[in-house]
Amino acid sequence: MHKTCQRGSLVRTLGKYKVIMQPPTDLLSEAFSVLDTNARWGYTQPAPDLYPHQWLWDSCFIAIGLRHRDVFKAKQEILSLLRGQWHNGMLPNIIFSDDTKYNTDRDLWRSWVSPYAPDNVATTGITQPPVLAEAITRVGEKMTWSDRRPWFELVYPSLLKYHQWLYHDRDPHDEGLVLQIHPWEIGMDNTPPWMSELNEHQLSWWIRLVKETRADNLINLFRRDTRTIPSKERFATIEALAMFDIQRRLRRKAYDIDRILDHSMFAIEDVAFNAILIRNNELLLEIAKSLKEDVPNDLLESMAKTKQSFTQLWDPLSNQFYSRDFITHKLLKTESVSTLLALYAGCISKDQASQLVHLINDQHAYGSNYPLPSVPLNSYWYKPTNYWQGPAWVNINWLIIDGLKRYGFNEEADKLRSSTLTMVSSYGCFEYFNPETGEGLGAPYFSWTAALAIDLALNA
Ligand code: 2M8
Repeated sequence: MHKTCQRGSLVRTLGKYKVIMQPPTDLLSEAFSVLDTNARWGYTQPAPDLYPHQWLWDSCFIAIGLRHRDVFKAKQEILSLLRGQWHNGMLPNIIFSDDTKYNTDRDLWRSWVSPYAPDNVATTGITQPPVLAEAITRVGEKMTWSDRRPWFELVYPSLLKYHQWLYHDRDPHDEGLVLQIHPWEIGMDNTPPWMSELNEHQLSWWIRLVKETRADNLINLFRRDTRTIPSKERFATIEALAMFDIQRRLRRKAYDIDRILDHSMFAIEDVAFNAILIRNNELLLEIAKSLKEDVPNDLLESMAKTKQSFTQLWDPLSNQFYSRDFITHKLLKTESVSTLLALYAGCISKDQASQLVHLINDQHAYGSNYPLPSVPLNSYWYKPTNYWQGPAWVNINWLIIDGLKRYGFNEEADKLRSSTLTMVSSYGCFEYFNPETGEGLGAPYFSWTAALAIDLALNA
């Protein structure tokens, strides 16, 4: 395993890592070596130490990078994800490593309390943005039809079951928009719209007490993540406690969505999650078509409804999309980069797409030196080094580049592609980047940064 991350002329200490920052000589060989180093039996860890398990959307992005060198490994990465599929079709956001040193992580979630959990595999009880169809398709692009067909045949039943679960469990009122029950489900853990909802309505009495007595400073000393990553780059302890509290409540209901919603627990129809679902529905349909498979009618109807209902997330006053509360349908008007993911969905009007491009170019919004900040620069929440509250992320850029291209905004797509590659080549495969200086932040040797940089470099 790497002990130092060689970048620039600065030396940065991240826990036990000493990070020497020097420009890389060769982005591709560096990025592939990150993926090699993080490879475990059948899957790739998102980052050594900090993220030792297999994560859902991480592995999808990793497969997209791996396909450029080794299609077999890219397929393995996806197949390894499918071993975690629940009997009801859910794909969990984390499949826990078998290593006994992670017993606490497995015990915290206790997926086995649900009758739907897979046998002999410990997972969480929640999901993550559905980019699976994208990964399956991109890996398939590297094969001839005679290899692609058996690949699609192998994975299509699980993909179909997953999308059916998304509608069956997560669209209980048949509205077209699917709901999420934990910030981890949207992959942008401490993103402002979710955190502001948590702060306003969902903090338990004991978390409020911790907040008021400032006991979070003490609890911070016991955090595993801040031993290796500076705490100003991670989520706040109060946010971590709030996430833990939601998880505990979900576990008490055995991750059963009816029981969870009966108690009117926290539920949001997230704009980024639904945008990603819309695009991946299209890709699922393309896979089905190539296999001459009939997609069940009720699923087709739900998919069509998602595209229609997505328009309800548009706010004509601010010309952007927002997530909404599942119960009240109130738009959660706290700004974040999620609005731009509507470009990836591909179902918005050309005019709405132009409004979003306007935000991308606006120097006070998302037009930073090293875009795209995860929160606009003029937001009250914006902090350039704090996790999902300011830094630029390569996976988000990748999705938005893809959307920009499909809307014909090629110049903007090229610009974003080249600034993303500049950040990675200047600082290395960090987890996220300061959108003002381009400096790498969070975990070094981060797998999806490596994988998607490979894809952006090779797939112009
Ligand atoms: C982060 O999330 C995990 C929990 O799932 C964490 O904070 O520990 C997020 O950035 C998420 O999007 C990502 O999949 C995961 C692993 O890279 O880390």
